Amino acid sequence: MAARIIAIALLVMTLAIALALMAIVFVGPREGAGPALRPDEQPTGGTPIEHMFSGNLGQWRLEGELAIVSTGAYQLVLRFSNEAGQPASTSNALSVQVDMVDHSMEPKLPQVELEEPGVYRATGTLEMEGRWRFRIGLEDAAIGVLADFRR
Ligand SMILES: [Cu+2]
Repeated sequence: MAARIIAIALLVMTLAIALALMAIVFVGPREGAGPALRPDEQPTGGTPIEHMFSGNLGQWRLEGELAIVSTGAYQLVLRFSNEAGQPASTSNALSVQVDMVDHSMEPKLPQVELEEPGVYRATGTLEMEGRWRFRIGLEDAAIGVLADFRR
């Protein structure tokens, strides 16, 4: 009996650790098919490198696209949908923080604009090459997205 309880406890802990790791997404340049940024969604200044990510934030499903051009200008498009798969706006609690993984710096807080129901956009500039972290927070849930920027 005790062995079974220990086994169940270990399984629950393993699942909890796996779920915690899933909240951090490392994005690389995307390959193959997938929802690309529309032309009007791309930052200006050359062909962007696009990153895609997805995850759950509270009750919402998030599909995200991050495009970075060689100047460091980036554009983050966040598409939220509800349990029924319909585009759904969140609340005003949506936030984006941008900082570098290995540098101590104040996180930048780009404006997040509602473009259309369920679709938000944030833009800004990465000043230096390296590994950047985008933290997308909604109420008490968050997704961390890591992206390497090279000119
Ligand atoms: Cu830096």
